[in-house]
Amino acid sequence: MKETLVEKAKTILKNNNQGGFTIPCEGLYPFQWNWDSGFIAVGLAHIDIELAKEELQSLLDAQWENGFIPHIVFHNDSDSYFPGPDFHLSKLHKDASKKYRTTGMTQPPVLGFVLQEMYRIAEDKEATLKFIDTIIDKIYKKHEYLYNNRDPKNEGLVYIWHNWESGTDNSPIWDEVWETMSDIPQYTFERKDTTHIDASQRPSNKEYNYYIHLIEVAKAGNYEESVIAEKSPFLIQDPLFNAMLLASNEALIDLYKQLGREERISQLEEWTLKTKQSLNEKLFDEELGAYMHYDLRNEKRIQKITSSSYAPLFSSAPEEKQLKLILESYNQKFATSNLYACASFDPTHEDFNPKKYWRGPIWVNLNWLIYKGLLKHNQPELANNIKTDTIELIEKFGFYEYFNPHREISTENESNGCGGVNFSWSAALILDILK
Ligand code: 9WN
Repeated sequence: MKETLVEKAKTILKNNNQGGFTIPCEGLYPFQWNWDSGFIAVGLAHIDIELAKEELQSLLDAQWENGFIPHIVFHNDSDSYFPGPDFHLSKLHKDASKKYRTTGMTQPPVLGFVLQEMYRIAEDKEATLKFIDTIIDKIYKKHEYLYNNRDPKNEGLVYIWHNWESGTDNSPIWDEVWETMSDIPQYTFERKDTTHIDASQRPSNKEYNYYIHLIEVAKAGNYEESVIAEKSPFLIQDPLFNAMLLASNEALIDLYKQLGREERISQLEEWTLKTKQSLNEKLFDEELGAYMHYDLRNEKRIQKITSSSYAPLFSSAPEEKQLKLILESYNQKFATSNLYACASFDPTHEDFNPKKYWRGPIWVNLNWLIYKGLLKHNQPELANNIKTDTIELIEKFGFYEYFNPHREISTENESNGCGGVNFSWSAALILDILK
């Protein structure tokens, strides 16, 4: 049984490999995506560490001169995705990659801890450490970019200016932000995602209009961070994004120590301390027992629980006090007997939708982060539940992009699998979970 899953996962990764990098899903996502490549590299490290190295190298090859690492790299042409390179126009920014067209936004900074995972998995530790030595500074530079440009109040919390930067595109969290953007133009565009996937499982056209508008605002300022900070109606401190930054800081400290390179450690420690403190003091909500999103533009916390609210478990952020409350809310709302773990949005909330993308379905990357996080914080039983649920979902329904969390779904013969199939990070992370 385990054998077949492993073989299937390997085949998916092989088929999605484009020579040097891996696409998330054929047709639906035909380019290289930032955090996808990070998760994919973890899986590839179990199969062939050289492929994992290539995956990261090809992403970093498109790093901008200022340290920025974009969310999509358009290595290749394809007309099966919207919006493509001609819409994003990364060349508007003076520091953009001259070699590849990219987007002008980024995604959760997972690469630091991905390096650490690769080192953990690698058989030849010495060779892997040598490889790490060649790219670790590039990842440090990205962290430096984020702290220097996206933390206007010097809180140790960086903002995102687009929902696509969160990785959780149509989360109900953003609904409140869209309500503040009532007077924006109506754009004309042709979506491609709904030609691949049932529209009921994807964001609405109205939501896409907001997504497009935010990019137009950024393009009007040539993707200059200071202009975006001033003009964008969407400026959010996201707990997932900041938790990934924190976990990656911690991983970089550990790796720099192993490399015997001291010069960047004190800066990383300073950032780490500040981010950890602000996550707990500013983003943690004691009543809800979870980390919240903070709307910097409108100065308010968004009081809703998503799977991103539990992502700080993956880092050292939660202290005893937070952990206790997190476990209470998680057990009460997300880990109930009628649901597979872990829904992407609060199943007890009226906005919960079990089949619609980031408004309820389970995602394997978030499950992996929470699974590892629960282990880190000494919760083996809960961790094991999320592990067995993830395996069962993939085994029963296939390597989908996301899954309906209901154990018993109403219509017979209906699959829990939703969105794209043969999805790369579902394959990559199951390889790690099964080890
Ligand atoms: C926009 C590639 C990406 C993931 C995101 C996921 C989805 C893209 C889209 O696919 O977003 O980046 O067009 O819907 O939400 O997390 O990285 O798999």
